[in-house]
Order: sequence, then structure tokens, then C-alpha cells
Amino acid sequence: MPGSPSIMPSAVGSRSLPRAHPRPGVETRKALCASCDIACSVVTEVQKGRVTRVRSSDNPLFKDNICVKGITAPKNFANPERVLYPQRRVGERGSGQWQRVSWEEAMADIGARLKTIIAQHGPEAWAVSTSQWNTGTDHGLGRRIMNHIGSPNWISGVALCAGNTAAVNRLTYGWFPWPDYDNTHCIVLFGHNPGRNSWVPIYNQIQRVKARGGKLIVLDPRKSECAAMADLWLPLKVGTDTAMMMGWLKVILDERLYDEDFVARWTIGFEDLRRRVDEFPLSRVAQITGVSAELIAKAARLYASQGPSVIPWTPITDQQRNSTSGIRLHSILRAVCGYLDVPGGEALMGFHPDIVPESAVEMHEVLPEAQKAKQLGADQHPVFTYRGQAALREPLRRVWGHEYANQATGCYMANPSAVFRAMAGQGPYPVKALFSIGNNTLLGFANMPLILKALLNQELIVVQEHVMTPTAQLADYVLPGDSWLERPWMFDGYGWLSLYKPSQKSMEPPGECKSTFEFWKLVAGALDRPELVPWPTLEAFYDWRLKGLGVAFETFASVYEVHADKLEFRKYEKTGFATPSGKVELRSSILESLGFDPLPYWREDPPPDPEYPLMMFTGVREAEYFQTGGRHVPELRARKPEPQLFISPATARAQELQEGQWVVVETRTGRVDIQVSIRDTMPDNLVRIPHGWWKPETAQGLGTLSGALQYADAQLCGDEGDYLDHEQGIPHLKGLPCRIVKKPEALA
Ligand SMILES: Nc1nc2c(c(=O)[nH]1)N[C@H]1C(S)=C(S)[C@@H](COP(=O)(O)OP(=O)(O)OC[C@H]3O[C@@H](n4cnc5c(=O)[nH]c(N)nc54)[C@H](O)[C@@H]3O)O[C@H]1N2
Ligand SMILES: Nc1nc2c(c(=O)[nH]1)N[C@H]1C(S)=C(S)[C@@H](COP(=O)(O)OP(=O)(O)OC[C@H]3O[C@@H](n4cnc5c(=O)[nH]c(N)nc54)[C@H](O)[C@@H]3O)O[C@H]1N2
Ligand code: SF4
Ligand SMILES: [Mo]
Repeated sequence: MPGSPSIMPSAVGSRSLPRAHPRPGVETRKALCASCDIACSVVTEVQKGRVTRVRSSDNPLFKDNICVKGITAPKNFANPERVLYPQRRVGERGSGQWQRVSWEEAMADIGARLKTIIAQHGPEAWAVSTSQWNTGTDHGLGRRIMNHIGSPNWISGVALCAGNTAAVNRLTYGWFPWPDYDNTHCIVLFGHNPGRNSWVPIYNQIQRVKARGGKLIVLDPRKSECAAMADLWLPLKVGTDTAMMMGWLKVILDERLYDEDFVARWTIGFEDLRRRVDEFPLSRVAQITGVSAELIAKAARLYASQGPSVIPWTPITDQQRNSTSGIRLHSILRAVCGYLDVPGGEALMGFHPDIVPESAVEMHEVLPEAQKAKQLGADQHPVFTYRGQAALREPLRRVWGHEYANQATGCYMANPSAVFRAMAGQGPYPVKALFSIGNNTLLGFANMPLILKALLNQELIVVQEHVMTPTAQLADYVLPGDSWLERPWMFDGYGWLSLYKPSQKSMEPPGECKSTFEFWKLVAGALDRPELVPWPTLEAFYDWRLKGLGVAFETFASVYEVHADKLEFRKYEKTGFATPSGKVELRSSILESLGFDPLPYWREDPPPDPEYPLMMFTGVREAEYFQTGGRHVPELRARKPEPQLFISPATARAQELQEGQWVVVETRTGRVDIQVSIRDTMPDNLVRIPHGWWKPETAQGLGTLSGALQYADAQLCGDEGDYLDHEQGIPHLKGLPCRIVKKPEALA
């Protein structure tokens, strides 16, 4: 996810301020927190070679951008549970028996085994699952090596979070925009709920917009923290965002609240869109969403007439059966209202002209077309695969200077479910080796029973981690990863913002922990392709990327807090949009040529399932933990010891549930054990399940995999039929039929 606030013109080239004079014996470093994915600018205090404190940056631009996860990072990374040395599995897979080995031994064996798998099954039998978020990035090196070796089967948690949004946004106008919070008049949050401990920079940004009189519209079935401070709160039924946006467009088109000039000059397919939108009179939308027609109209009018407005990216529409249409409708609203690439609207930033982007490091052009064609899932669910993005190659080169422009790393991925099926022996060809880098693969997608089967069917699993996650417990090798305190970083806005922020290394990594850069360099060597990662160190790699700017990384890091190319708006007037037509494609030529409906559409929920009378969603991030991580840190765990469902008081009464009681939640896919928390912010008949629970303190290995088989939400979420988006093939996590089963007290 994106960078910090105030990245717009005010921040361009913001330099470091002089540091407050440190206490004797305390040195300070300028760092970017990677304890979640928003890269807050922070200061670390170092005593005797160890970080003793993390605080927010002295720069007023980034003041107060810090949360409990960042503050506790030094404790987290000093935790005795941390993996400090390479471990090799010695017993059966998942038996929990390990032997410490050297990196040399580990990499020699990994290289030999991977080469054997590739020789037997082809390079596509090697899959990599990662997430750029925690590791900061893998620098594009994983893709670079895979592209040269010939495997298209790279997957990531970004398939459910921003990576897929980036790919879908590009169908409409060729790039993934970023809100100009500094100048906007109105923010619309589709379920998104930043808080003091969750994406605090965006939370602070929203506060600033509100303080200067800007408006906030929140759409959320629950009275979230953001809903509570909104000017308008639309308590829509779970999973109905796409229908809601059809309603907004109906109002905006009927009342001519759109930007007629922009629509006439810069869009195609407007009349087709209008016909589709006409299928959604507000009475229908009100019935689907459960929000009154008056409130829907009021919100649509506010968005369209009080602009420039922004719809910040949200993971909620990334995780619905109507995801592609939902994300497309966000894009369409931005475009028809004239908010694209204008001050206070949504900036299409492109690449920094003088810095080598990770997209270029990745070298997608060397992967042969025949191998690209083997990318798993591309036949049925192509949107974020090479096939789905192929028609953008020429337009991207024309407008943004690179034929392959990977944004939020999500633009050329394989489909995760298809990869897991192939790993489990149910695909068009076998996948036999998985590298999982800073990603708790078993818990991080849908259909966990399938992922478990997939992992158990591998010949080689390599995990680079901080702790023995349930995924790591199933590996052949667990390799120790460094942390953001222990490495330099050049944040590149995830290829989404043309913005660079440096992070200085604060301390040496403990034990034999290594960066993802070093890991991939060793992999290249082990595959006899050392020339693929020729840079001796991470700093030298950054020096190479910064060459066009004429500055070495060390200087860059000491001088800049943030560096961006000069921000220019309405660039499309010179270049057109990076779509096949050069226009904003309200009717998508790419979706049409892939055999899908070129217009956004609405898929109804399947009929009610009498055996599963309640609805559940996974989400509502927990202040203490980032995704599946952090449960091993006592300071954090004490604040949130157990996984909890949220349920309304009336539904709790109807189900005869007490606060704190342990229950089982079941769906057609699986079940979890969970504690009841009764919340008056929840609507009736809706259940919230938190993401990513396991208990690191409990027994490792097959059994419960430290509680993953007991608590992880991924067991409840299916990835087929009605529970899968068609175009991208991502699972529906927002609105799954479920039931609550009481546990006998003894089992609680
Ligand atoms: N079922 C289900 N799946 C989901 C979601 C959901 O709600 N439900 N949410 C989705 C979303 S929004 C996202 S963003 C993705 C997130 O997906 P990921 O970002 O992959 O998050 P995790 O799965 O928690 O895995 C991250 C792992 O990285 C490790 N780690 C932390 N720091 C470092 C580091 O510096 N180096 C290394 N090597 N490892 C490190 C942590 O210990 C942790 O085990 O998951 C998505 N998947
Ligand atoms: N502390 C902490 N902070 C985090 C993270 C973390 O793990 N911990 N993860 C980071 C990441 S990777 C992400 S993606 C973000 C996610 O953070 P958010 O985008 O805020 O997502 P959630 O907190 O899961 O849910 C936000 C709101 O969506 C509502 N919601 C649920 N279903 C629907 C629906 O169908 N429609 C609508 N409109 N609303 C719905 C929920 O009630 C909830 O209030 O947080 C980031 N920040
Ligand atoms: S919100 Fe918290 S965890 Fe995320 S980057 Fe900022 S300080 Fe770190
Ligand atoms: Mo996310």
C-alpha cells in the first residue's frame, strides 16, 4: 500500500530537517516503518547498536504518523520466538523437527532440488508467493529471476488487496490513481476504516480534510470509527457496494451532475453505460443495499457536486464476487465526475523519469510468450494475469514509457486459487516447488483446506520468515529474514505513486537474518545465474537505480525525506490515456476482447441457505496485529489475547449467546473456534470474523499447526462458483452464509 500523506506538490523534494540534538550515547536514524504496509516516516533511536525506541518523524509533514505496531517493533524483532538461523526439515513434512544448517548448505540444496524439479516438470512447476508489504519489497528480483528461468507462476496477497485494484483500474484509464488529500473537498470510504492504529497516515489525512471543512461519506454495514465521524453514513448490506455505485451513477447521470465536457472529449461508451445504469432505479438499489433511496441520492449528489472528491482505494471491493465491476465503478465515478488527474482529485502519477522502477528490474519482456501463456488461471480469470494486461502493453509504453508497468505488484500475477489447485495436483500441469517470502500463504487466501493439500503435495517449500508461522511449519527450509530496522530501503510508492522515500539501516540484523535482496541474490547463484543479480549489495543496487538522478543512495537517504518528480495534472491532454483507445473506457474494450461483459454489472447473492442463516465477513483490522502476524509479541497479545467475532445485541439474544462465550462458526467451506463479542455497532444477522488468527504459543506441526486449523478465517472462505469474482477469480470475503454452533463449556 501506498505512501504517507502529503505526497502531493507540497512535499515534492522535501528534505530532512536538522535533527534535535540526541541524548549522549543515542544516535538517531531516519527510517520507514514496515510493520504494516503504509511506510510511515519514523525516527529510530539506537543505543549500543540496538534500536531502543521508534517515534514519529520530526518533519511536520509526517508528524503523528505512528502506531502501536511501529512503537513495539523493537520488542517484536527482539522476541525469542524469532527465527535467527536457517532451519532444515529433518522429519516428515509438518512434523516440527528441524536442524540448523548454514546458509551455504541450505542454498546449495535448494538450488539442486529446484533445478531437478525444473528439469522434470518445466520452470512453471516453480511458484513464488509473497507480499511486498511486510518485507517492504523484494525489489522486483523474484520476478526478474522467475522471468529469466521461465516461470509465470508468481502470486501474492496483493491479489486480494490493491494489486488487483491496480490491474482493474488500468482497464478503464491505464493507471492506478492516488487521491490528492491535500486539496480534496470530499472523501468517500467504501468500507475502508483507517484509524489511529491502522494506516494512521490516512487517518490523520482524513482528520485534516475534515478540519478544513471537507466532507466525509462512509459506506459500511457497521458503525465503524470512520462512519461515526462521517457527514453521511450509508449502512449498506454487506457485499452490495457494486449495486450502490450503480445507484450513485443513476442519480449523477439523471441529474446531469457529471462533467459533460470531459465525458464528451475523453470517454468512450457513455451511452452504453447509461443504458446499463438505467437498469438500476433507486427503488431497486435501495432494495438490494438496504439503504433508503433518499440517502443514496444525497450521497451521490454530495460526491458529484461538492468536488473535487476522492474515492481512496479500499480492500473491501477487492474481496467481493462483484469485485471487477465494483472497482470499475469506482473508476467510472472518478472519470465521469471529472475528478481524474485534477488538483483535489485522483492523480495519475506515472513513473519517476530518473529512477529505475521495480517494473524495469522485473524484466517481464524476457519471459517467452509460450511461458506467459502457461500462467495459471489466465484462461478463466485473466484480468490481472499477463493475458488480461496484454492489450495495455503498447498504451503503457506510449503514455508511461514502459511496456510492462507493474503497479502494487499486482498487474501480471497468476491466479492464487489456480496455483494452489495445480500444487495440489488438480491443475493443467504440476507445480512442485513453492517459495513463500514474507507471506503466510496457508492463512493468506481463501479455501485453506485446498492450500493445505497444496502445501502437503510439494517437493520443495522454502519460507523466508521472522517466526515459525503455520506455513513455515510445513516447509523444507525456513530461512531467517531481516526486519525493517536492520536494512536500508528505498520506498518507491509500490509503482503506484512516483514518489521515493529512503529508509536508513538502524542496526545489524541478529543471528544470520538476511534481506530479500540477499536471498534472491543467493537464489540466482544457486540456479547458476549469478549475472541476474549483479549488484554486490542492496546499497549498490539502489545506487544503480538512482544513477539517472546523479546521486548515490547514501546521500539520497541522508538528504531526502521524500523525493518526487514534479507533479503535473491533466497529463492526458498531451498523451491520451494508457488504454487501447487512448480514452477513458467506460465500456472496456479489454474486458470485451477477453469475453466478458464490457460494462459493469451486478451479480445477485445466491438464494438464502436455510442451514446457514447468518451472514459473515472477514475483516475489521485489529490495532495490534498486521494481518496474520504479531500474535507472538506479548506486549501486543496482552491487549488482544483471543480471536473474537462481533455480533449485534439482538442477534446475540436470538442465538442465546453471552459475551466472552466460545462458539464455532461454520460455513459450507469450514469452521473456526471463536469468542463472542457483542457490539452495538454491528447490524443484526451479520457476523464479523477477524483475519489471520493462529496461536504461536501452541504446539507446532500437523495437528493444529499452532491453532491455524482451529482459528484462521481462511477456513471459512470458499473460492468457487458464487463465491468467486469472474474476471479476476478472487474470492468473496464480504457476505458468506454461516451459522453459529455453541460449544460445550468444557471445550471453551
Ligand atoms: N482469508 C483472508 N486472506 C487475506 C485477507 C483476509 O482478510 N482474509 N486479507 C488480504 C490482505 S488485505 C492482504 S494485504 C494480504 C496480506 O498478505 P501478507 O502481507 O503476505 O501478510 P501475511 O499473510 O500476514 O504474511 C506476512 C508474513 O511476513 C512475515 N514478515 C514480517 N516482516 C517480515 C520481513 O521483514 N521479512 C520477512 N521475510 N518476513 C516478514 C510475517 O511474520 C508474516 O508471517 O492478505 C490477504 N489475504
Ligand atoms: N492495525 C492494523 N492496521 C492495518 C492492517 C492490519 O492488519 N492491522 N492491515 C492493513 C491492510 S493490508 C489493509 S488492506 C487495511 C484494511 O483496513 P480497512 O480497509 O479499514 O479494512 P477492514 O478494517 O477490514 O474493514 C473496514 C470496514 O469495512 C466494513 N465492511 C465489511 N464488509 C463490507 C462490505 O461488504 N461493504 C462495505 N462498504 N464495508 C464493509 C467493516 O465493517 C469495516 O468497518 O488495513 C491496513 N491497516
Ligand atoms: S501505521 Fe503503524 S505499523 Fe503501519 S507503517 Fe505506520 S507506524 Fe508502522
Ligand atoms: Mo491489505
